[in-house]
Amino acid sequence: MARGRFILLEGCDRAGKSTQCAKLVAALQDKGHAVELCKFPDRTTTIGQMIHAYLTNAKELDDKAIHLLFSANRWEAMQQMKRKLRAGTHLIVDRYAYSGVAFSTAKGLDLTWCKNPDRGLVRPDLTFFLDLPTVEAEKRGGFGEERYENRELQEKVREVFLQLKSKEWVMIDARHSVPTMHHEILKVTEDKIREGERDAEFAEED
Ligand code: NYM
Ligand code: MG
Repeated sequence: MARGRFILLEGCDRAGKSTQCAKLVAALQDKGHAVELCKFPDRTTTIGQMIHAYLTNAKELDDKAIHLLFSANRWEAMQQMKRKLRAGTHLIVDRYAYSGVAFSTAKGLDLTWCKNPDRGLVRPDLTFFLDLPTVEAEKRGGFGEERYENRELQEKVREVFLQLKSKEWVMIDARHSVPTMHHEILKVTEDKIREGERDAEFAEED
């Protein structure tokens, strides 16, 4: 059986990641795939609750301490994510280590220092970047409710994301409509899943 694919959606706040993740999970399920959604930060764990308190301004934390908590929140999910991938379940992931590095570096922390705690995490097989100009993000509902949701920081975050971008990233123009983006994301994801299934068949023939 083919290992599940790890599909990541990244981007600034209000780019539409959560909407697209939900639509992608539903579409793949409809087509009979085993698929699950993962979201970072995962606010349901003990570490996640600390992160939530920080993001909602209920708690102050040192910039490095919160950076490490975001990373720990990924590490605590690792065994389960690996188990699911091995069992052939595809994971659709809403934010991951790129968000960790982009936000903390934008706040002024050193880029290399920020990357270090995430070294060794399972790697995505496919990364989409939903790119939205900050002025557009600001117009969308809810912007400004949580920490980090202000123009200056978001602009810096977007710059760091674009600095982190590799040629494998699939760039999605997040000014496009929800169905247009979904169509593109689904198509590229299905190609990636098919590629994984083909690789597994060849491996069995060896
Ligand atoms: N965020 C998210 C970080 O600063 N570091 C991280 O490692 C992750 C995963 O948390 N503004 C920031 C980005 C968001 C905020 O995310 C909450 P969301 O997707 O709005 O729940
Ligand atoms: Mg948010």
